[in-house]
Amino acid sequence: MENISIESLIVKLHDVSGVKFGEYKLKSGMLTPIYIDLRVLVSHPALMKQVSSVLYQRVQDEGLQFDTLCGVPYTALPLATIICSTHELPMLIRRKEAKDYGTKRLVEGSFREGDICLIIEDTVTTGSSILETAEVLYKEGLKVTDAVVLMDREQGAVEMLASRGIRLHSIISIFKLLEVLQEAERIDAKTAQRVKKFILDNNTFGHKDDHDHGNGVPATKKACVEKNVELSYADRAELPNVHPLASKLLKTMEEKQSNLCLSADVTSSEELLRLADSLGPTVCMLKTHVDILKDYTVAFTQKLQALAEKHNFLIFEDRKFADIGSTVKHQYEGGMYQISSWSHIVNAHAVPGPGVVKGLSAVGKPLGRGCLLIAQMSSQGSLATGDYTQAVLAMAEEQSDFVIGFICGSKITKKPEFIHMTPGVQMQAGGDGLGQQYTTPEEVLYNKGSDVIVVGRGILEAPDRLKAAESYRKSGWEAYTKRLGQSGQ
Ligand code: S5P
Repeated sequence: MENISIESLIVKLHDVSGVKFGEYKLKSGMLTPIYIDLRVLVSHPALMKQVSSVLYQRVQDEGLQFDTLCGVPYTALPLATIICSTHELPMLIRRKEAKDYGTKRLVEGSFREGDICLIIEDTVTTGSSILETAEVLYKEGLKVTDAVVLMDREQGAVEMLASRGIRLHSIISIFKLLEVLQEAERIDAKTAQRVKKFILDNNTFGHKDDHDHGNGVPATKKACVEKNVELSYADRAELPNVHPLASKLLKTMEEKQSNLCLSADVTSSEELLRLADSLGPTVCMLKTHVDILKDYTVAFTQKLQALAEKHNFLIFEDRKFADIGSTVKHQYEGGMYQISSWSHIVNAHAVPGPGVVKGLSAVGKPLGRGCLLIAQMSSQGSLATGDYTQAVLAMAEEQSDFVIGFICGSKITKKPEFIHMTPGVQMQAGGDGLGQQYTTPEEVLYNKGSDVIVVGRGILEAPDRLKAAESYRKSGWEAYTKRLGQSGQ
């Protein structure tokens, strides 16, 4: 089979006006700067074949198990037909029109009670059209566990469907689409930015009672966005798309009632181990800068790992990788520190481009490790702002099988699978004279919507470190529970 690149597919979809930019009115009356309508595909048979082929490729890559397949009417119906005809798979047709006489069935084709039906869709916004089809299938006794979609507008579909037990696998994210079209000079940076802002402002995730899917545009959407109901750490830990390490962290946070990461910036390994043992019970994570230790030994990392087990916290080596993929692979795996062998989490700058994550992932993914991308920095004059932060977000979404979240000052995505970690935290706002800027736990967790506070000197320079750590833990937890309470949990 011809190998189709997603990039060339995106450009072709733009060529045939499947994706348009301007000002369009949605059924809800809301204006959107991007319009995606893949109904035109039927007039472009070669492209239609390619789309069907990438959809099926994804089905295979994910190893999805199903007995039959159904396209959401109408646009995905011919796509499902091509897939089923090419690969000789049984298909079902869901009728969209209301039955006009008694014998007409809502689902055509043969199946048995309990059969699993895979849903195919062309574009999702909130996920309601997939859910609507799934509900018709459920009524006939079918099961739906997965759906594959070509284009995800990233306005809450993954999360909404996950909350209803359906895993959504999307091929083209809207951020990828914008990146490719900008690269191909089909749109300018301003347009890309306008669309990104629209998408981020209109993510509908979080509303558990959004049952209106009559026309694909939930009537409650606006109210839900305003309400901005959000999930607890425990709920997020259970999401089907969450990375196992992020899930472990979220569970630990809930169990220990701690969203505190200690930045253990001390220079003696013995002192670090003492800190890990005494403060371990209050933290969900311990962050190291292994290269500031004056007496590093392999035995130190073994003891640290034992303490992480004992007190149930994750180890995060704050190495801030920032080189080409091939180099960071060696830096992560080898050298004297062999970071990948003992640190659950590392972080990286996005400056080199996606290769840095690919390099790290080649080493860390098989070990079950995870990576945080630095999307913003706490230091004065940081260049990681605006478009850069958005590009980091897109990079994370592209490699979410290894990137579990961000170092950032505030919540940068509503996707609940990603962890937001914020350094530059002290009880009193201020700075350190070397550019560090401090914000309070309350501000970071309640107002800025971050998940984890990273505290170093606020604890390390306190007269009683344990007492200080406990008070950061407590104030972090209170700010988080206040935020949840506010959002109606
Ligand atoms: O933007 C950042 C990113 C990081 S990881 N700002 C930061 O301060 N950090 C790290 O967090 C920094 O390297 C240090 O280890 C810790 C903050 O320490 P504190 O003593 O200022 O709380």
